[in-house]
Amino acid sequence: MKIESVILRHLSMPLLAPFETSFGRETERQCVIIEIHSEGLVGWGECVASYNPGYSYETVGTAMPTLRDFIIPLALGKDIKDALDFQNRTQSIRGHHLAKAGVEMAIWDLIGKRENKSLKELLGGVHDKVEMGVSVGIQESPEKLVETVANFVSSGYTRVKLKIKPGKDVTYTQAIRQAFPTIRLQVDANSAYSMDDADALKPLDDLNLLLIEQPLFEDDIWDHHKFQAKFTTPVCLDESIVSPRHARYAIEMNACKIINIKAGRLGGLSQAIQTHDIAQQNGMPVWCGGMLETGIGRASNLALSSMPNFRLPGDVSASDRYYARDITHERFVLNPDSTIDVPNKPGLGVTVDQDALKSYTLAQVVV
Ligand code: OSB
Ligand code: MG
Repeated sequence: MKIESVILRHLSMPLLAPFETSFGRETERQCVIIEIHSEGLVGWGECVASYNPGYSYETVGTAMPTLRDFIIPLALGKDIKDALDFQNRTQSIRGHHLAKAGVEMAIWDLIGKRENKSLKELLGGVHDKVEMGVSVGIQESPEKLVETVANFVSSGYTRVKLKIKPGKDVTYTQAIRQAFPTIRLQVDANSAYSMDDADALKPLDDLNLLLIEQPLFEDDIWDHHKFQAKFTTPVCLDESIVSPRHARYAIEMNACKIINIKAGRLGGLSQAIQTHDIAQQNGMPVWCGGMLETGIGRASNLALSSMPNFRLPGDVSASDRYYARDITHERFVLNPDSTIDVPNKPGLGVTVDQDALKSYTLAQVVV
């Protein structure tokens, strides 16, 4: 499949409500949308880097030039056979997983369109609909958090993830457990703590949580082992698992019992598949994380979530969780059973709303 031209767009989309995590508060979501032209077809990809280097060191500001000057030149004009071929050609580039994964997504979209197969089929997905939850940002008080969660519960979500940070953790989570005694609940610290905080967080163990996500530093798989040893609640790693090898390290170290898979963080869907497989071989469940994706990345996440070892509800909520107007014509809705349908048209299975895309574009580069 010859890569003929690539258009990079830096987007900024207003969020329906601000989203706050331990690393900051966002009122708009920035990302890079990648459009690849090849043999009469157009493939779309989303690089999930945001404006700030909070979740990842990569930002839109690093992704745009890295894509333009280093990643895309290794693919442009070349006959790319598949995602692994693209990975091999870009192996010399260290890091920049979010940027690489965005291009890889567009390649999968092209392959699906050429072969007339959905991404779900290409990945070996086994479900037509997948169970999803909602990730709830940090709120100013436990009362406000209860109110926010109540709104999501009435929209049909049956699994809720609370963002936590020092000072807004145990009491907030207790308030939710008290208000919603049977809801499936989990927390995500986004690396806000160290082992010194483990005792203070210990009351979380009494709240029947599905998991505690990434309490400690990104580069500290070993301390997560120590943390997990103190808790009966499963530890789930997100930021720490930046490659399939890191998944193996975490498994060998007993640093977690569950893995959050994000294709962006891992460098692409091909590494997401490998991570899924390693976890499956070791009897460890995975689930699909989210990065406030547009309809493009959301479609990719839904296809990925249809693989068999995705055994916990994902963070891939409905399109109306974040956006009044998305850049795809397709909008993903929550079914009454808290699932979302996996797209079944060729490739990602979505079509781009050119007017919406244009209205959110801050900068555009043709390579
Ligand atoms: O840690 O899972 C995370 C959003 C941005 C960066 C990191 C994370 C998140 C979320 C939101 O939790 C998930 C979503 O709804 O897309
Ligand atoms: Mg997380």
